Amino acid sequence: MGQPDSEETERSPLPPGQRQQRGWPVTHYGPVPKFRVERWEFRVFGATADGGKHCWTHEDFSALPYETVVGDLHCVSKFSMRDVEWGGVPARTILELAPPADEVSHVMVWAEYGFSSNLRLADFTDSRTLFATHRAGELLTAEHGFPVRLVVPHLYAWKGPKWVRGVEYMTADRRGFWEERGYHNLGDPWREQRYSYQEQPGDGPEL
Ligand SMILES: Nc1nc2c(c(=O)[nH]1)N[C@H]1C(S)=C(S)[C@@H](COP(=O)(O)O)O[C@H]1N2
Ligand SMILES: [Mo]
Repeated sequence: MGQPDSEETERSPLPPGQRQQRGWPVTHYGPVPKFRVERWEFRVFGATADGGKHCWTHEDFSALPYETVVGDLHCVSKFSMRDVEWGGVPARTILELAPPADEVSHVMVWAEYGFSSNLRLADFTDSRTLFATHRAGELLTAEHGFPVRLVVPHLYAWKGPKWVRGVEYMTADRRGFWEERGYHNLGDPWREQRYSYQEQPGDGPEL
């Protein structure tokens, strides 16, 4: 009878089909956008409680309350990184500062070049959903999403756009970029919701 051998045995399990990755690969579709501070704003629009838009300049956004969240990153291509420490603005803070109308059920998170991802309001309001500006105390690099990326640790990583520019409050679900292109509308890695052909009735809008 030996000792429990690796540190692996002491760590929480990974979702099915995932394997641990060393280092931090860069994964995204398209080019890395150039950040221009004078053109950048973070915009909340759609079905807001007051019917108006809410905008933050980069300076204003950077001054919002900062919190840290530790979570795993699970790419649908099967690599995972464990225990990543992110820092930034909780999605809940945005919801408090720019409240949604009562009928809002989903959000679309918009990024540079029209990239988007849809989330149920319940996933967006999760206490670990964060608009990350930092990783392990350091500002994000351009290829990892500077100045802001969304992190939703309990869903596959495509649900977290890099280079986020805003949030649209929606009163019905609509598919985002990857959700229209064959990926699952909900994306729960623990249920291995990878592809849209796995969707059950009610998981998402008709394709
Ligand atoms: N804007 C944008 N964000 C994106 C993507 C993308 O194609 N465009 N890909 C997602 C996917 S599939 C993954 S796995 C993570 C990867 O983040 P990383 O490159 O920082 O590891 O970013 C996500 N965010
Ligand atoms: Mo991914």
